[in-house]
Amino acid sequence: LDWKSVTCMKDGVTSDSPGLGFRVRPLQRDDFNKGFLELLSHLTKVGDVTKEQFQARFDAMRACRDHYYVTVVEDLNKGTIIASATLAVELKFIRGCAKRGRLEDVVVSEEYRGRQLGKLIVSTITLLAKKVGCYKIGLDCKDSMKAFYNSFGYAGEKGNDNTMIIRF
Ligand code: 16G
Repeated sequence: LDWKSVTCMKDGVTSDSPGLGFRVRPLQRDDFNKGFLELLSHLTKVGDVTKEQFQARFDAMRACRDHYYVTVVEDLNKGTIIASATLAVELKFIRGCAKRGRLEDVVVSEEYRGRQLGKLIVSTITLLAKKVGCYKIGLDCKDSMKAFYNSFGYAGEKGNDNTMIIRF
């Protein structure tokens, strides 16, 4: 993986060379046709979301400028979305009107697991949170994923280690 090629863009992060034939980029409006919701069904229940509903939600997120960085990995050979994670940015009054990041909806397609794509996308979102000025980023995860997130520096506070954070 070429970490140096991951750069912050106006509306997210992008990388042309996360690996041969893969690209990291912000979610696009036509990713409905590239299997984005099918991918999310590898994480949890998605339900029957129509193209119109997807696009309306996409537009609503985009209208909240600088709050939703839905990031995807595309398999350029197949034209499909094979991994995704979202940085959600919450506005605060505390800590001098700080921003707090949340790492959400991390998923790698079952057939692409074991290729470090989870590592790529979690590292990318974590770096992005720092870059956009979040004072910390947090996540919730299942017991089976704790060790994975620990490896990036995410750690539990106050004894609840299914909720983890990194402070910058
Ligand atoms: C996990 C996800 C969370 C997602 C939830 C969906 C990460 C770090 N955590 O907790 O973002 O929203 O699963 O499961 O990706 P649910 O549908 O049962 O809430």
